[in-house]
Parts: sequence; structure tokens; C-alpha cells
Amino acid sequence: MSIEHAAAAHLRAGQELARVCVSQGERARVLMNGAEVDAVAAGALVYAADSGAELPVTGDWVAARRVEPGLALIEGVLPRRSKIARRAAGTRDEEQVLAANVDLAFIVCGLDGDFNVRRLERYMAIAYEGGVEPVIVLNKADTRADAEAAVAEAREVGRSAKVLAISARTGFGCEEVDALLGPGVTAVLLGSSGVGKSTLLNRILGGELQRTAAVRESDSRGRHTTTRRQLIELASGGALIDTPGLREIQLWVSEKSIDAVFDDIAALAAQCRFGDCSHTSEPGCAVREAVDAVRLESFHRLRREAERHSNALTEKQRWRSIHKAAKQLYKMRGR
Ligand SMILES: Nc1nc2c(ncn2[C@@H]2O[C@H](COP(=O)(O)OP(=O)(O)OP(=O)(O)O)[C@@H](O)[C@H]2O)c(=O)[nH]1
Ligand SMILES: [Mg+2]
Ligand SMILES: [Zn+2]
Repeated sequence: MSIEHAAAAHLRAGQELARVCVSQGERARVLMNGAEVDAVAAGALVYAADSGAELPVTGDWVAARRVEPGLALIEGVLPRRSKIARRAAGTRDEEQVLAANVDLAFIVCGLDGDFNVRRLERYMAIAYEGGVEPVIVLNKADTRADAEAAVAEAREVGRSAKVLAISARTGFGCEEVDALLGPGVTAVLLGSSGVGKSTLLNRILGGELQRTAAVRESDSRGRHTTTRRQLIELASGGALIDTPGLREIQLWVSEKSIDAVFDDIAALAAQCRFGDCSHTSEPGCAVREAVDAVRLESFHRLRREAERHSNALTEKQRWRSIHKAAKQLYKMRGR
């Protein structure tokens, strides 16, 4: 059943189904019946939201009501089937949802100066956590004669994920990206600034919709050209979300998503001498025996990050249920 059909049942009189293409807090641009219109979140929706993560984000399906020809009121956000989220930047212990209802995460790396498999692991964890399939896209293949070595390295770290080597500039390999974007498929472009996300989007669209800019010569770093997350509908019936290059990607993931990224480690752990082996110093550790030391260190670091997150979350949930119980008590006393 399509999302449109599933959602139709929830729509009240006067409401229409719309998809958020750009969101800025309580304001958004939505696609409604094939046209893009301005929208604002209804007061009741904002009031009921426990955190910013519950407000409409790019890719969300929403129930909206047209209040003026060019303006819609967002009255409800439909349950997200998948998402890409990180821990909000700064000190707040809060989730920030970057994109919702996406099928594929194109993790874009530049084969120039940017290539770093450790970053891949982080993005993969985020994809698995959100129920999104990661696809590793190694761009700028035209800049390197030895692209094959990088592809092999990415395959090893990517495990079961697809790995594509392309050049958004020359078009090399881009038909493989195209082939993944069939009707109803939504993909999001993730990766550092300057890796060529917007260039790839323009190539797929066959036009210069998104602004792009040259990277710094010295270290191939981008200049943060794209400044907002934006969903663009494709002629194929799919959709592609362009995002600004992230400076930091703090994880908002559970330990199980880290284990999914490092499924080689999870499999080897069964052969460790001790059932509760931490793969740090125990004798008879099959993991330390077989896994590259740098990869294992990365596993431990991401695992620690995920554990800290789980602990913070349980604490938050505990307070939330205490508040709820207190509220109920006051209500009962008031009767
Ligand atoms: N040689 C080469 N250059 C590329 C390729 N793809 C993109 N570029 C160049 O890389 C630079 C950055 O590209 P953008 O598309 O702006 O990068 P971005 O990932 O969108 O960057 P932000 O919007 O800042 O996050 C531009 O000068 C592009 O022309 C490629 O396949 N090969
Ligand atoms: Mg861009
Ligand atoms: Zn072990």
C-alpha cells in the first residue's frame, strides 16, 4: 500500500497530504498536489511537540490545510517510516532529525583529499539506526588513477553496503546512481562539504538547480555552499534530498547499530574464549586476533559513544515517567 493510501485514512475533512521539501523550524515549504507552497506548523502541533525532533522536517509527510492560495497550515506529522538523525550540535542532549522517510542514504566521499573510511563507519551507523540502506558513493573518480584501491578499502569497511565509484563532473558511473532512484524511492545525499553532493544532484536532474563551489586547493575542503536540506522531486518519480556538508556528526544511535556496522566483529565474538569478552585485553580473543587494530579501535570508540547515548536516554525517560506520574497524581487530588 502506498503512503498516500495509508495516510488518506488519517486525513480529516479539509486536510490534504503534503510532503515537506524544506523546513525551518515551524515554517516549511511543502509539495501539495504537485505545487510547492509555504506552510507553517499549527500552534497545537508545536505545543504538543516534546522536542524539535517532532516538528516537520524535510521528507516528512504531513496533513495540511490550505488557508490561503499560497499558504498551508501543517496540522499533523505522519509517523516516520525511517529517518536520518544525529545528536544536536552543542551541549543539548537532543536528537536532530535531518531527513525523514528516506530509503537510501548516499554516503558521498571525495576521492581527492577527503577520503576517510572512519567517517564512513559513522554515517553507516546513522543509516542503520534510522532504518535506511547505506550506499557508499566514491565521487571524483576522475581525480585519481588508483581509485580501485580506495574502492577496495571502502568495500571492506562497507561490508554488505553497495559501493559505487563515480564522477559527478564527467558523468562516469552516474547511471548506477540513477538506476537506484526509481519511482517512490527517496534518497538523501550525506557527506562533508565539497565532496560533490550538489554536483551529483545537478547531474541526475540534468540541470544547474543547486549552486556548487570549488573546494580549497590545499586540502580539498568545501566552502559550505549548500545551506539547507532540500527535497527535490525527480522525473523518475523518485526524490533526492540535498544537504549541507556536516562539520560534525555526533551519533544518536544505539549499540545495536554499531554492531550492524561492524558485523565482522559481532560474528568473530562468538569465538572468543570468554562469553563476555570486551575485546580489549582478554586472552583468547578472536576479534583482536583477526581485526585490523585501527578498525577495532574505531569500533570501541563508537561503542562508547553509543553507550553514553543509551545511558543519557534512559535517564531522560526516567524523568519523563516521573513527571507523568506526578501530573496524574495532581489530577486525581484535584477531583
Ligand atoms: N574533479 C571533480 N570535481 C568534482 C566532482 N564532483 C564535484 N566536483 C567539484 O567539487 C566542488 C564541490 O562540489 P559541490 O557539489 O559544491 O559539493 P557539496 O558536497 O555540495 O558541498 P556543500 O554544499 O558545501 O556541502 C565543485 O567545484 C565541483 O565542481 C567530480 O566528480 N570530479
Ligand atoms: Mg552542496
Ligand atoms: Zn574478544
